[in-house]
Amino acid sequence: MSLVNYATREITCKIVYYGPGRSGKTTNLHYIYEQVPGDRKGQMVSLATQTDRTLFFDFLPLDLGTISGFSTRFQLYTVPGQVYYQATRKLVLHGADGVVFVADSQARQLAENVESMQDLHANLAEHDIDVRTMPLVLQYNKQDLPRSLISTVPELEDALNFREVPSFAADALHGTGVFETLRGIAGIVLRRLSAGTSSPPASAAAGGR
Ligand SMILES: Nc1nc2c(ncn2[C@@H]2O[C@H](COP(=O)(O)OP(=O)(O)O)[C@@H](O)[C@H]2O)c(=O)[nH]1
Ligand SMILES: [Mg+2]
Repeated sequence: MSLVNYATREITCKIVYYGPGRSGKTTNLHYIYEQVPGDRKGQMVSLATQTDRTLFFDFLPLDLGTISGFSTRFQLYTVPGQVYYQATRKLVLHGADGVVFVADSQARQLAENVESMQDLHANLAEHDIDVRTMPLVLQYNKQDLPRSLISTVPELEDALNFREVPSFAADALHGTGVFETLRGIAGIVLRRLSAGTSSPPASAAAGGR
């Protein structure tokens, strides 16, 4: 559910970073935030819950181009992963245009990843969103950890990627794979927007509201 701002000629897309607690969602957002020049990004906003935070900021990427003359602004959100923040996660997913599922590659976290993926599906279903059509990419994070501690990418694919969506190995702590993941989801969201909803910007360009 992207927002179209006719005054600034911008389309805003909402991307939610989803996944189990401590998989590296906040680390992804901080890395991206640091890399975006100051004049192209808004404030990093943090909504504190007791032990974790919902974070978001928006920015205008340099290299993603325009749709029907509108530039595209991205709003990135993270959700708290802990089981008891179910209500927050559901709220943050509302109106999402795309989801990045950040999995923790540590072998001992495999069950948590699977549980969180099921939780994502359940929450999307509650928003009446068809899980199979929601733009989604997976990130296998913490691939920098010793081989003996992490699952291999094929193992993670087997456990999590039944839709066979694009997936990215990452080390968000050092930034490896972070922008590849973001470009992956942005590309899918924008292709979908220009294929499906080119009419609102087009009518605006003709003077409509
Ligand atoms: N080794 C390693 N640690 C990471 C990576 N990404 C995040 N972490 C660490 O994992 C912990 C949880 O990260 P955080 O971003 O807060 O997870 P969140 O709960 O998903 O937001 C922190 O101590 C991070 O420094 C990574 O790619 N590699
Ligand atoms: Mg976090």
